[in-house]
Amino acid sequence: MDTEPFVPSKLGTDSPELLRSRMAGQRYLFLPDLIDHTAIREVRHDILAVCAQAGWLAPGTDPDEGIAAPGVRYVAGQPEFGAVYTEIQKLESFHALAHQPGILDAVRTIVQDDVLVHPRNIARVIFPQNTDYTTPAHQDFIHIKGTADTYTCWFPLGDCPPELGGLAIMAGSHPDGVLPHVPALGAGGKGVVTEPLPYHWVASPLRTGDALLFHSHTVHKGLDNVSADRLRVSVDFRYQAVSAPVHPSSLLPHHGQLTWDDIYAGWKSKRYQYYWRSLPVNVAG
Ligand SMILES: O=C(O)CCC(=O)C(=O)O
Repeated sequence: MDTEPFVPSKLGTDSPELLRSRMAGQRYLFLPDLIDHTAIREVRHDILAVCAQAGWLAPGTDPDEGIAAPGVRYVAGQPEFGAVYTEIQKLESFHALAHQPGILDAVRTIVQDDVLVHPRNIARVIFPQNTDYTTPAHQDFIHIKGTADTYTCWFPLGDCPPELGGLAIMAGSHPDGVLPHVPALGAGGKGVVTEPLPYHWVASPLRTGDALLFHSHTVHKGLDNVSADRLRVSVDFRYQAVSAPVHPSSLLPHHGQLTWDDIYAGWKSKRYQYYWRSLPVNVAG
């Protein structure tokens, strides 16, 4: 079946009841222009500056364009990728972006409780023409654990036209819980076999500020970055009701190379450091 476009939703225009019933039925919300463009551009700039420093970007190009250096192609899991990812994890702007008011409003509307922003923030830098490593179809619950009612907010840091790929979602999946996952290439390293599932894929090009919010049981996958030379830079942030159980790993830095003290060492503000420690968080392993 052909991929259909995302159904757009809008906070403040669509009623909270409609947003909750959409999330319950289609298992995602597509929220155009949810997030502040200036904040996104700052994080894009900071991440691409790290990539430039590592020699990942084409010499003589504007780093903000994210043009990959000819012949340079890495994926998560390689030591060269890990060294750059460690520097990205230290960026204050990247972690602050997870606290954008638009995302918090959207999640609060869905969970009807105070929101816990997981500190375990993820950035994805996807090289062009590296399609063997496109993120396989999967459910985030297998990585997140804790309450199933955890929501991922995925958005590109910049425009994401069709040639950059992006994210596709299996609308309505999967009310019966966690599906069997098998080892697979690409981010997360595990995928579900989607052939027998009775759902259809939805996807649309995203613009700067557009975001997807989806349940931890929603099957989703990356789409191939078939651009000639552009990196796709995106983030995965996770949210839940503060009163619901959270797995301890969701309170640790992504990838386990750094401690929070390592990450916070160069930050200017304490506002988003260890913020969850002053919340009534329900840690359950
Ligand atoms: O950005 C991507 O390629 C997909 C990321 C994703 O699905 C995930 O991290 O769960």
